Amino acid sequence: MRSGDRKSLARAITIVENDLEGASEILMSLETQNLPPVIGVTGPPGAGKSTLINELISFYTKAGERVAVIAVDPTSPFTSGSLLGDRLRMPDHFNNPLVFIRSLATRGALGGLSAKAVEVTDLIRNAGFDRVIIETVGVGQSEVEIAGLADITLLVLVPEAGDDIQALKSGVMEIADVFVVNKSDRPGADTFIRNIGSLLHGNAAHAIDREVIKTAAHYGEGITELAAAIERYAQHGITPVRKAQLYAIKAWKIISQQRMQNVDREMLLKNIENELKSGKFQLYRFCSGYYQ
Ligand SMILES: Nc1nc2c(ncn2[C@@H]2O[C@H](COP(=O)(O)OP(=O)(O)OP(=O)(O)O)[C@@H](O)[C@H]2O)c(=O)[nH]1
Ligand SMILES: [Mg+2]
Repeated sequence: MRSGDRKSLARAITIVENDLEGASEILMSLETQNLPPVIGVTGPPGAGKSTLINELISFYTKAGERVAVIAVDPTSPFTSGSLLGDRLRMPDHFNNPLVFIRSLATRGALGGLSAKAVEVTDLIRNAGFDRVIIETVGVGQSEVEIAGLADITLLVLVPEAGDDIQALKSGVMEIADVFVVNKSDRPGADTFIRNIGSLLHGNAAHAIDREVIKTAAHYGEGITELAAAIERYAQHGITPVRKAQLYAIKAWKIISQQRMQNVDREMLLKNIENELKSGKFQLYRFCSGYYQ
């Protein structure tokens, strides 16, 4: 897998996603050094995220770089590894040997990241790629979720989002490391960019000034500038403090997941119903059975 063998990577993903024997050994043996940063691309439906990624893939592969793309598909909860989903999303690059595209199933209709998103992303980072990009649609919580998964989060917006940038949920603005104003061929782009800029001053959570990049992905415009901004953030934005924060978010997810193993709401309901019937249910004694 480390030497770039795709079949090995696919097998490792299957093992880890399904928690098969060996999953934990694979994860424990992953490298910690010299891994490519994960570039997260999020934003509202239709903002042009896939089009932008397509252009970034072209940009990177022209330089001979190997690129992995993880597409989180909220429209279908069962697209894990789906070829159809893969084909539809990045048609230009499906047959390029430098490019690896993988869909991740989501937890449900809201587009939350799949339970094993952190682990699968880490496997892909260990598989010899120069760039790792993950796309997720910004519905509800998922922008915030991608923030923990990506080392660099690009928030893709379009001028139509209105001059009323205040309308954007504040949490969404905060997770952006680089702003991308796409569809800048449409009217209002420059005003929109200025409005974002005026909101960005003095945000202590970010080590460097956050940039706003103007693109028209459909016309291949602004891609070089975007790639340069990504590079600058990778160099100066991922400080030791930031790194620790990102790892803390991931650790929280992994530990919570382990602790909640074999606990689900339906099973809880069933067990509670049974205990209620037999007349011995007591909330705290019941819960204590699940603590260890
Ligand atoms: N006018 C214009 N249209 C664009 C631009 N970039 C993308 N589009 C179009 O916008 C539409 C949506 O683009 P996608 O790349 O699929 O957007 P997305 O954000 O990936 O969409 P979802 O994954 O469904 O959330 C497509 O029809 C694109 O051709 C642009 O710069 N200008
Ligand atoms: Mg898309």
